[in-house]
Amino acid sequence: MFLPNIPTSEEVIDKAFRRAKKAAAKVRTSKIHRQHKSKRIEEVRVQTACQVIKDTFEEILEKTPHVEELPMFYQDYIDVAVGVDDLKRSLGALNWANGVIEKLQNQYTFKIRRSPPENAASVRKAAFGRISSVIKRIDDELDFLNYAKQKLRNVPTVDTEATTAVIAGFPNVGKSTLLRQITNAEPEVADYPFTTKGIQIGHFERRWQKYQIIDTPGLLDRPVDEMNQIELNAMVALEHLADLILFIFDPSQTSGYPVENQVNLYWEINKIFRKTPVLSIFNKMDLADDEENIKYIEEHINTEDEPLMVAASEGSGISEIIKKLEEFNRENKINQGD
Ligand SMILES: Nc1nc2c(ncn2[C@@H]2O[C@H](COP(=O)(O)OP(=O)(O)OP(=O)(O)O)[C@@H](O)[C@H]2O)c(=O)[nH]1
Ligand SMILES: [Mg+2]
Repeated sequence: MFLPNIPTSEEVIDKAFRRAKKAAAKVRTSKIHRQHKSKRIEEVRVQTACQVIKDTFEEILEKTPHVEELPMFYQDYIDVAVGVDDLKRSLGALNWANGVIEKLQNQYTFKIRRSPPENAASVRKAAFGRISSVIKRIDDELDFLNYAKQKLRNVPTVDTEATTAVIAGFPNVGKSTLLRQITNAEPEVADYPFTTKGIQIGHFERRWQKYQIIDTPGLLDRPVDEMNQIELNAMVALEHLADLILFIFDPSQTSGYPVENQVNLYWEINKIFRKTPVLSIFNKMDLADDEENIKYIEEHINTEDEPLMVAASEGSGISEIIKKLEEFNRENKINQGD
């Protein structure tokens, strides 16, 4: 999605020299004095080779979006996936090569024009040698851009305008079921760097407002001290996207996690998404018959956080969640740029 096709350095050189040869074969020399014929041919070869290279790199540079103009989520995503600095450096190298090729083109065109006809071919050969070595010098950068292209191939298409809720909670507490119920559809599945399962995105609309619910299997479902730096970075990208966190508790504990651990994860998520409000949802209320567990959670979460009671698989309590999202949207999203 993000990057155009990236040739290898050999492919660039081969294409440039092949096209140059073809162009030279087409040079009409009938009207030119025989003496000038060889010079004209070599000049065309140098010019064509340089032009092909410049066009190739210019197209890549034009078709590659400017990272700093993208929404923050994508900037972070690219940074986590491939590194923004490395990407910029590689694109800078193409720019550099274009400048050098431009200079060589002028320099050697001039040299061929001034050389005796019998030397024109050897001047052109020297030019081709210099051109090759410039392209070979950016071999690593082209490889890197190709790697980046592959890595960014399946970037999730998120709606950076929609009110976005990101779902968190231990495995098996009902996150996917809830996502499907709220959005009334099967979510889209997209890559997310360094989570094996990708992310799931669901959308719905209410009163001309767009909402987006995101589930991140394998990321917001386990203690933070088990995470590596990359996973922590992956969460930073989510932070820019999330207007609200839906933290799913399972007071029935049928998912296998004691309420104490669930409360710990709740606070870890609160800490990571410092500026993002967290809304607690008690799921599987159809199974939760232990009042003690419910009380324990209520007493240990943020006092401003009024939990919603739902049973996702039954579809009960879903409309209350949607109401809360609308309420949140009214209070926070109006006149807000991002
Ligand atoms: N009884 C009952 N079962 C539920 C409820 N919500 C979800 N389940 C069941 O709980 C199981 C896990 O639900 P999922 O939606 O897959 O949970 P998850 O949090 O997405 O799980 P992971 O993707 O593994 O993290 C499934 O068998 C659901 O049918 C509920 O409200 N009540
Ligand atoms: Mg799931």
